Amino acid sequence: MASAIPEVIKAKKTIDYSVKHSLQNTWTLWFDNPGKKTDAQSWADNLKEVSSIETVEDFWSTLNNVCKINHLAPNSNFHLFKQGIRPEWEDPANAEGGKYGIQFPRSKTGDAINDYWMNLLLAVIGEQLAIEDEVCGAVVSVRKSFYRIALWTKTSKDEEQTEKISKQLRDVLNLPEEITIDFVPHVDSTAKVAATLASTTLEENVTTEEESATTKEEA
Ligand code: MGP
Repeated sequence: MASAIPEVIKAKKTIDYSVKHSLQNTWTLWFDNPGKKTDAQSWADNLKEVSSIETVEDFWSTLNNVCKINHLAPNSNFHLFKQGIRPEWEDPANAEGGKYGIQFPRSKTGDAINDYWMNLLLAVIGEQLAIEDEVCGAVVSVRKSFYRIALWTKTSKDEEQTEKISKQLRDVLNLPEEITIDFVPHVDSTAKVAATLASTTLEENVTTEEESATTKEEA
């Protein structure tokens, strides 16, 4: 039995479990599940703060108490961000930055997504990435056919840095070769949403005009 091994008994006597080990930064865990795809305006209404993580012990206690990623409903997201940074493109710390997104097919990945997410979190809170001031946070997203983990950083214009961070992420996460890392500046995401909104509004206006023309004809 493990507890009968003298070294284990000695370790048990010498570890003071009441001492907490501070992290370099304090982090906030957020969760959202809009239930369905939301638009950019109402998106933030679904964000909920889950816990604040100041120590290694807080981290493990949080991770052990939240739902496993492979058990979450589609459209759910967990976000772990430095305290004071909201997990939104609009936050001043993120506005000029971008995300390194890594997508995993759900069918092939299964519960391995929990380890990918945990390893990303450990790299982030343990400040293992040699760009620690750059890091804003990490996100895991559950979608119908894939999981995505992402690292959010403060800047997006330095190509050399983007390559360096991608390489570090690949190493830290021990990614299979076929899994790619895509960097998207947040301005591109915002522009994509704005373009979609503009074309939807245009379509709605055309439909309304057509409807009112039909009504007039009928009258
Ligand atoms: P998503 O979760 O980043 O991507 O954004 P998903 O679900 O994989 O789908 P994609 O096809 O849009 O890439 C989903 C939607 O949530 C976006 O289209 C926005 O409407 C909204 N959204 C997401 N984020 C991270 C933000 C944000 O930071 N700010 C705002 N305003 N809306 C956001």
